[in-house]
Amino acid sequence: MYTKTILKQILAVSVLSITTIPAIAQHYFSDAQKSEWLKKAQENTPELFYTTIKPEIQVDIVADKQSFQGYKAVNPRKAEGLYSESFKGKSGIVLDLGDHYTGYFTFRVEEFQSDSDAPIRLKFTFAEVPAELRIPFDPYKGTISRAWLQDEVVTIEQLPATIKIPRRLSCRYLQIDILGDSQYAQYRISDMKFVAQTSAKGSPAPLSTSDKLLREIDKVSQKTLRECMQTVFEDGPKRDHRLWIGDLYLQMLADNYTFQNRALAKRCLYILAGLCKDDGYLNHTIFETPVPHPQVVPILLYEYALIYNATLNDYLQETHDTQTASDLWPVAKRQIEKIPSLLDKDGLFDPEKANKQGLWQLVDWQESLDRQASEQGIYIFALEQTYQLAKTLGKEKEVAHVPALIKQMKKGAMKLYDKQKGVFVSGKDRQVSYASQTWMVLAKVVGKEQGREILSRVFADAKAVKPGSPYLYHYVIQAMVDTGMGQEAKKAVKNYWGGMVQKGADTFWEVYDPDNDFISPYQFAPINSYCHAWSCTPIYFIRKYPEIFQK
Ligand code: RAM
Repeated sequence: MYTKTILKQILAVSVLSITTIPAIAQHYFSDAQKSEWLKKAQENTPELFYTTIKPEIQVDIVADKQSFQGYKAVNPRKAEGLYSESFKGKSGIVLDLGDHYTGYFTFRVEEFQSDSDAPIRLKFTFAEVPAELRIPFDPYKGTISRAWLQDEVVTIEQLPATIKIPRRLSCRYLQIDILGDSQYAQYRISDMKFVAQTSAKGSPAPLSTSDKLLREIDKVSQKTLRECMQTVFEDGPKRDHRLWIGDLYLQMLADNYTFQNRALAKRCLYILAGLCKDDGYLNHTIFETPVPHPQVVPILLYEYALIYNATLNDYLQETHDTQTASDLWPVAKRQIEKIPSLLDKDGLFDPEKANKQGLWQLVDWQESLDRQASEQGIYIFALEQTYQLAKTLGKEKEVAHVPALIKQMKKGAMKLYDKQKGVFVSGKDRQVSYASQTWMVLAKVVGKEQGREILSRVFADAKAVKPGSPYLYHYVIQAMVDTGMGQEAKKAVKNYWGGMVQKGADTFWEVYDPDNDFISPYQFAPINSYCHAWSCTPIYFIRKYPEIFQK
């Protein structure tokens, strides 16, 4: 999914590549090798498990200033006569599935006491959160496709009819509006079902904490991960239905402590490798259908390619599956090769060089964030992870230059340390942010003690740039845990993810700013994904560190 700024970047890079003479393509990995990886991905396609939900509960969506985005669902009751009476007077009815689900919706319409002499046109709107049913979609103001919004119009010519909405849906609420029918005819919806699907199986062991909010956060995290687990670890079942490396890493961390679907993890690692670019670097996102293929854009989200190495390393440490890790090691080795070309003479990340190479710097969905310090930290973190992977596989000789590179980059990073302020600054304007401190801590540029100090300073600085998404928030929490700020980390999880729970979240969201319910990377909140992979990690923290989170 790309914002306006990123699209501009893509355009600029495309123009550049059209005007330069293309070099003769040399494929870093052979086609045979890539097919072999894709074959392994295919062999690890997981089984999907299905649950059928029959909508029976009716609710009202009412305006309420205190509720998330100004609306809430109230008055749950059995929808009397829903399936047995004529549907005629029921336009606008809202049904509640009782929880968030991902799957397919089918309904049946039949004649009721009279013959229909005209087609019937129904509109179904599926919503993850109540406001999606009340904020008008049109005129559409979002910067990504309007078609992601889940309103579907169906025209029924012949009765009886059983109809399946072709697209996969992700929702809790469903509104049905009658857009047209004959004034003489009566008809009834005699059946409806939502067949939910996931590749997650079983449930993790119960928690030992009696903290109600943490238990609730754990439940919602689990649900979020479950919904995002399809035939790949998807980023969001409403949007964008695809595999992104950054999301994958966090999902796999969470999955280690929940469903442990190793085949799914393996499939994702292989599919990404099999779809790498001709130069061997990984595409940051890929689609599975109709056949696995990458989203081809002339920009590279290089930090995601690097995070692949952390993902593969984590997979190996968790599963001890050396065969898969050795198989994919050449991919990991390739990913770090670009790093030196992006540094200045002191080993510091140079954003200009990154721009020239068409690299997209993300770190977080936060427009105002300066990313230099964060990228520096991410690169060092990835190098450390790659080296650990190499050591575990006995391949450290192949990356013998890495320790020296890490040392040089850590030294370079200290150029961004502002002694007076006692924090890392980023970019020409010397910006102070949560992101910069977090990534410098995770890169171990500073030790535990100093890490704790810089984090505490940034948390106390009201002007510091805060995270805009749970993706960055995950890393903030990890940095807190790593520097011995366990209790503060627990509090932060309860505030941030607990804030979503208190605002009614059934699943955790793509973006969340406690002070702005309408934050959207796409300029329109209803298009946001409200069940988003990178938001599922509280379950990982709660279960990986029980001494902090369950006591
Ligand atoms: C969001 C996607 C995905 C993420 C990218 C960078 O739009 O949904 O989660 O990895 O941004």
